[in-house]
Amino acid sequence: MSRVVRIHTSSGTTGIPTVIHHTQADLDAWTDLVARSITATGAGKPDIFQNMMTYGMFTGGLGLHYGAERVGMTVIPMGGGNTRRQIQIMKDFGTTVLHITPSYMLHLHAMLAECGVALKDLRLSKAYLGAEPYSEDTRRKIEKLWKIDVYNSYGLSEMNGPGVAFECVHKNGMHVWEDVYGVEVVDPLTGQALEDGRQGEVVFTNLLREATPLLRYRTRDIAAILKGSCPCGRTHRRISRIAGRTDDMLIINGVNVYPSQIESVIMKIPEVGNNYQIFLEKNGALDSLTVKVEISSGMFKGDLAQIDRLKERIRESLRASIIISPRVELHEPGSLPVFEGKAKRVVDERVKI
Ligand code: DLL
Repeated sequence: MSRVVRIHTSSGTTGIPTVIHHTQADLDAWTDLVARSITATGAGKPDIFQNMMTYGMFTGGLGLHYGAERVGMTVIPMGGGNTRRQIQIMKDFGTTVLHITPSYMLHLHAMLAECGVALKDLRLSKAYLGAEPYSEDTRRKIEKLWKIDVYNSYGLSEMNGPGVAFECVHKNGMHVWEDVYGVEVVDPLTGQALEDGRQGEVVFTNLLREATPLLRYRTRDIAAILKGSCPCGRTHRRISRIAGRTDDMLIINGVNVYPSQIESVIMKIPEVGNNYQIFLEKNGALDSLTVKVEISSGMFKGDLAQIDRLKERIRESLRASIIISPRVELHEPGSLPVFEGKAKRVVDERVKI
């Protein structure tokens, strides 16, 4: 521990945070790879970089921050949220490169007009989008709306964070920095390695880490190693866009949430009955989460104020656990769908990739 200079956590695969320790050498190596990723997109010293990813335990903020500084970009460490201020800053400082989640990038566009800002007032030319899945269609839509180049950025806290795989100017898959991250794609059921071009679970080994070394770490992310070479001349193989996950982790506006976390929160509340449902849909560009909960029989006395208080209590307990604030709906006992086999608790009506 005396050589550990920083700690990050991820939400882990079970909903319990995974702690990642970094020595100074670990941080330096990570920073180099992020700097390399940025350089691959053609950005550099003249760029003004607005980092809209959350700073803190989440690796998206600090990871890109140090990499961008190493390249010599001018960094604006905004962090997430406060959309109006973000837009004002983009305009005032002439931001040329953004780092942001795809869903927030769409939301940001919807807010431009409300802020009285037009594209011609901005100098934006690139955005690095990642931390959550998005489709090729979403990339194209964002590029068209903003008239910019969008680069896909992939990483996970267990492998430092962002800067594991990144697109170059050709935007045809993400180069995995294989001199540091050994990559394999395996059959998620048997663990057998699959040949290039076949989709499976991505497995990484970080070859440089001093603290928290992980060998053949199974990401649960589904992608393929792409065949053929890239016109940019880099020999690091590329992986496809992430097609999904082998587990049931939900990514809601970039925040990783497990259905089991929601269940454990609501089941601690005595007024909550046995059944519940997690409902996800798109609200404009953003994801919206509704948790439908049956109240336990005998609890409902027809008192509306009591119902409102209960809703608020459930919402607040969920927010404290999963960071995002869901809409809560209370239902009569026995009114939510019941399944004889495995329960289908999650209804995800967001566009599938
Ligand atoms: O999301 C690191 C990161 C930050 C990547 C900023 C890119 C930009 P975690 O919070 O540990 O780390 O979540 C990792 O997010 O296993 C994927 O399931 C998902 N993910 C990350 N990038 C992408 C992407 C960061 N470009 C988990 N496309 C990963 C699809 C992504 N999914």
